[in-house]
Amino acid sequence: MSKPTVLLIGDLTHANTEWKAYGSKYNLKEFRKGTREQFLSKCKAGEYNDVVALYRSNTSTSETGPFNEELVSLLPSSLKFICHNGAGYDNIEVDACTKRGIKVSSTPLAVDNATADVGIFLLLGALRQVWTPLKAIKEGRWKGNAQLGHDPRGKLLGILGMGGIGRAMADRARAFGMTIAYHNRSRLPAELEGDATYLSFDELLARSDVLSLNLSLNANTRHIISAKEFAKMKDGVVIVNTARGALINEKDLVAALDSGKVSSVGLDVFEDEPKIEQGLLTNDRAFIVPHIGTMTWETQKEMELLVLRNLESAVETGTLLTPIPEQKDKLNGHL
Ligand SMILES: *[C@@H]1O[C@H](CO)[C@@H](O)[C@H](O)[C@H]1NC(C)=O
Ligand SMILES: *[C@@H]1O[C@H](CO)[C@@H](O)[C@H](O)[C@H]1NC(C)=O
Ligand SMILES: *[C@@H]1O[C@H](CO)[C@@H](O)[C@H](O)[C@H]1NC(C)=O
Ligand SMILES: CC(=O)N[C@H]1CO[C@H](CO)[C@@H](O)[C@@H]1O
Repeated sequence: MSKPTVLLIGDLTHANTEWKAYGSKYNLKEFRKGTREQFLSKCKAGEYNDVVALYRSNTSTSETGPFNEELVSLLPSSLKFICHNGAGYDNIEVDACTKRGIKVSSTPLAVDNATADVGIFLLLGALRQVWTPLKAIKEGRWKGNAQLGHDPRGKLLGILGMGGIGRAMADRARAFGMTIAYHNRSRLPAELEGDATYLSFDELLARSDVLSLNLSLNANTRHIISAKEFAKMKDGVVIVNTARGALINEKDLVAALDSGKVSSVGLDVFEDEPKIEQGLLTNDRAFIVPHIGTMTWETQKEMELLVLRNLESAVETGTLLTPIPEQKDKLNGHL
């Protein structure tokens, strides 16, 4: 029997050895570098006609462009699985894949810990208003105009969107003596909820000392935090965002910071990256970093390995380990 064929699109950084080792049981094809035109013409020429599953690297969009309807329609009919590297997959047109019976996986779990680590870093930095002394010492002004910060202990951390990252954030915050409350569209089962209190959206806004955003961005959650929501919060609330910038109306955030309604913010994400509201750049109570949530060796390697494990599971058992949620029900048992 001939070996199943798998295809790599884009580059690997950390898991090349593991990929090559698959050569003992699969035929390996690669499209590491090239243009969309080249990729599509290889598809049309039938070069990939035996491919069962493909690895789509996190940089492959710059090679092939998005996996939109045009590209998906040209993928070989043998292809049943797209294993994508990244927690977000807005570069893949899921409906087009579903229509063709192609299952898609992403890498949600692998990013949880690193993102929550940055969340806590931002939470502490915002509570301590650490930007002022950080800047001062580098400019040779020692503490500069540093003010007293606040302890996390005894404060209520409100988590909006209690998925894997939200729960990893809660685990860490407990170690700092924080009390945890959350809002999620559906309440979590007891074993995942732990000692966290489930609150309505408005209650969470009203009671949080620190509000951390961890929900995915879509039409319903865009600007879920705007002037109206800031008005419902405690005076002096701290805002932390490691999810997506456009969850918050950034202009309203600047206004709330300026008025003192929000005492400080810790942000990894921005509404219009890499552009940032001037009011955040100039405000010393804004502790900001440029979307570095998953930028660690361990996490990037774990992401690549998780994609490879999805690929292996797809070829060998016909199922993905971390399928995207939109397809979980629709395609279960499809093959
Ligand atoms: C995240 O951290 C938890 C607790 O330390 C650990 O059990 C889990 O394996 C980690 N997840 C990943 C994907 O590294
Ligand atoms: C949180 O709610 C979302 C829907 O908004 C749901 O998809 C998700 O499963 C919930 N999280 C948990 C862990 O139950
Ligand atoms: C893709 O992953 C590599 C290493 O795994 C990392 O160096 C690079 O920054 C990532 N690129 C993007 C666009 O996420
Ligand atoms: C970007 C992000 O943080 N996403 C996660 C936040 O939590 C929700 C659940 O409420 C997950 O579905 C997201 O993946």
